[in-house]
Amino acid sequence: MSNKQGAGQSSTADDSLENIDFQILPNKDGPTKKQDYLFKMIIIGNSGVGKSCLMNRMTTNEFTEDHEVTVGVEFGSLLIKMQEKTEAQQETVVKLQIWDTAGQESFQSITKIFYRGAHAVLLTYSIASQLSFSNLSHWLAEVRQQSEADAVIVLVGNQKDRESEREVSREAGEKFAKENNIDFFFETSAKTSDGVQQTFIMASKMLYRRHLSKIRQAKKQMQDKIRGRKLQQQQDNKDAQERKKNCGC
Ligand SMILES: Nc1nc2c(ncn2[C@@H]2O[C@H](COP(=O)(O)OP(=O)(O)OP(=O)(O)O)[C@@H](O)[C@H]2O)c(=O)[nH]1
Ligand SMILES: [Mg+2]
Repeated sequence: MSNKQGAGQSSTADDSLENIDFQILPNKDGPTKKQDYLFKMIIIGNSGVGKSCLMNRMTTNEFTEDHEVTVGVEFGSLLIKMQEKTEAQQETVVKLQIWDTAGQESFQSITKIFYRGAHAVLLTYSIASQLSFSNLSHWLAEVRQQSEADAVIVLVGNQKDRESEREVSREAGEKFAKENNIDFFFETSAKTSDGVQQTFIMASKMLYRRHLSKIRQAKKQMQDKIRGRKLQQQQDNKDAQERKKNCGC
């Protein structure tokens, strides 16, 4: 993946993520939709860096030129089918529940509550705003306190189409990611779509790998439950037939 900087990742871990095939499924929410595992992802960063635009580009492929300030939190979701290339039979459907949080300072006491239990974090700044980059340490400290200890953290330098207004070099982003033990660094543009899908997919693949044993356990429990239900149903049918036979009606 050309846009990936691989901060903090060895090339082996990197290669192994390439061994996961993925497919984004149509996003029709509903109780019948097959889903093996649910992950919570939060998007954080200063107001105006493009958090909502990133989520909307990924989930609905839309972009708006207006800054519609997020109040509290907005939600989106993605269904992704994952499959290890080496295990053709084993496919897993992962649901990514995306929490797009408000960047404005006035909401921060509320938004902190939403960080709890996050499995993945998109720590976002704008490459055209040094201020949004300078605030990253503050956002990172907040999120590390509240999210899961093994959360996947991705640094996202958005608005990369604004090259002529760039205030933060790509090298500065890479350095920050390395120094802060961040899993990956991407530059993106929600406006042109550049790098957006790669960011969400790479985070999802990392989540999938990090939680593989839990995913398999959850799948097994579900299969056992379904099998148990089927056996019970067969037994009930048998009992009903028996009763009918015995009463002669
Ligand atoms: N040129 C360009 N503009 C963008 C990009 N992403 C977002 N914008 C613009 O930046 C402004 C803010 O985008 P939002 O997505 O609303 O920002 P936000 O981070 O969600 O802001 P809050 O909800 O206030 O925290 C809007 O005017 C968008 O059109 C991008 O990649 N390139
Ligand atoms: Mg927003």
